[in-house]
Amino acid sequence: PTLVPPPQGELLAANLAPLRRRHNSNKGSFGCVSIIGGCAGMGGAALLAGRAALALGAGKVRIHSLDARLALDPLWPELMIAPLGSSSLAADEVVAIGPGLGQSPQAHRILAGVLAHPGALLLDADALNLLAGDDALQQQLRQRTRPAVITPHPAEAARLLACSTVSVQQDRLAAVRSLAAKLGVIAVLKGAGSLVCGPDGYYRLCTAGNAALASAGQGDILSGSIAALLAQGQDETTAAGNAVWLHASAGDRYLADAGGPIGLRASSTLPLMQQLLNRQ
Ligand code: NPW
Ligand code: AMP
Ligand code: MG
Repeated sequence: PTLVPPPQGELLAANLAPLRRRHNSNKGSFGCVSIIGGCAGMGGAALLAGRAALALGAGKVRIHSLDARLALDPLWPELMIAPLGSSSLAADEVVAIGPGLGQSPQAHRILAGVLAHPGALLLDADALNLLAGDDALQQQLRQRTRPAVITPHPAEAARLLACSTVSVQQDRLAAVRSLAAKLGVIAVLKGAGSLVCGPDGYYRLCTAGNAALASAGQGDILSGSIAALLAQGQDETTAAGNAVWLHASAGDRYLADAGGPIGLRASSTLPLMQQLLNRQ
C-alpha cells in the first residue's frame, strides 16, 4: 500500500469530475438514498443526513424513521419520510443507518436485517454503538460482498476497539487501520485530521477542517454526504474521501469568511459544500 497521502487538491479534482452531469440526465440517474434512524428525540439527526444526501446530489432520498410522528420536514419537503417498515429497500439503493437510531432492541433488529442489504451501506453513530461488542453483527459485516463504510468519531472508534478514546487519539492511524482490517470495511476516523482507510491498510489523511466543525449534527451531515456520492456512482473509498474533503473544506471556508470558528450550524455547512462541489 502507498502510505504517502496524495495532495488533497489533486485528489478532489481527480475524483469529482465523474459527478459532472449529462445535459439530458434525470433524477433516476443520480440514485436513491435511504437513511435509517431518527428515534424519538433524535429525529434531527436523520433529517440532517437526509438533507445532506439531497444537497450533495442524490436523486431521491427517503428517511425511514423510528419515530412515527416524524412525517415531514417542512423546510425540506423534497425529503420523503416513511415510518420504519412501511417501505422496503431496493437492492440498488444506498443505505445509511445510524444517525439518531438509538440503541433499543428494535434498533438492533433493524441493523441485523440491514447488514444483509446487497447495495452500498454506511454505518454511523448508534449503528456503530450497537456493533461494538456484538460479535454476531461484526461477523455479518465482515461477510458482506460489498464492503460497508463506517464513520466513527474517536469515542465510537474506542467502543468498537474496546479501548479508551485517549488511546485511539494517541495513534489514530493504528486505530483506523485496525478497524478497517478487523471489520473488513472502509473506515473513516473522524475528528481533526480525519483518516480514510481500507481493509488493505491504504489510507488518506485530510488536513483540511477545523474546530468550526465541532458542533452537533456535523457527523450526520457527513454520513448523508457520503451516501449522496455513493448514490451517484462513486465507489466507497472515493465517496468517503471526497465527502470528508468537502465537509472539512466547507469548515475552512466558514472560518475564513466568519473570521473565527464559532457559530457554524451543521445545516449551514451544506450550502458551503454545494459551492465547493459545483465549482469543481
Ligand atoms: P468527551 O466529552 O470528550 O469525553 P457519543 P453523540 C467524544 C445523535 N445526534 N475527539 C466526546 O467525549 C447521533 O446521531 C443527534 C475526541 C463526546 O462528548 C447519535 O445517534 C442529533 N472525543 C447520538 O446522537 C445531533 C470525541 O464522544 C462524545 C470526538 C449520540 O451521538 C447530535 C460524544 O459521543 C448527534 O449527532 C473527537 N473528535 N468526537 C440531533 N439533532 O438529533 C466525539 N468525542 O456519546 O457517542 O454521542 O456523538 O452525540
Ligand atoms: P460527529 O461527532 O459524529 O458529529 O462528527 C463530527 C464531524 O465534524 C466529523 O466529520 C469530524 O471530523 C468533524 N470535526 C469535529 N471536530 C473537528 C475538528 N476539531 N477539526 C476538524 N473536524 C472536526
Ligand atoms: Mg455522530
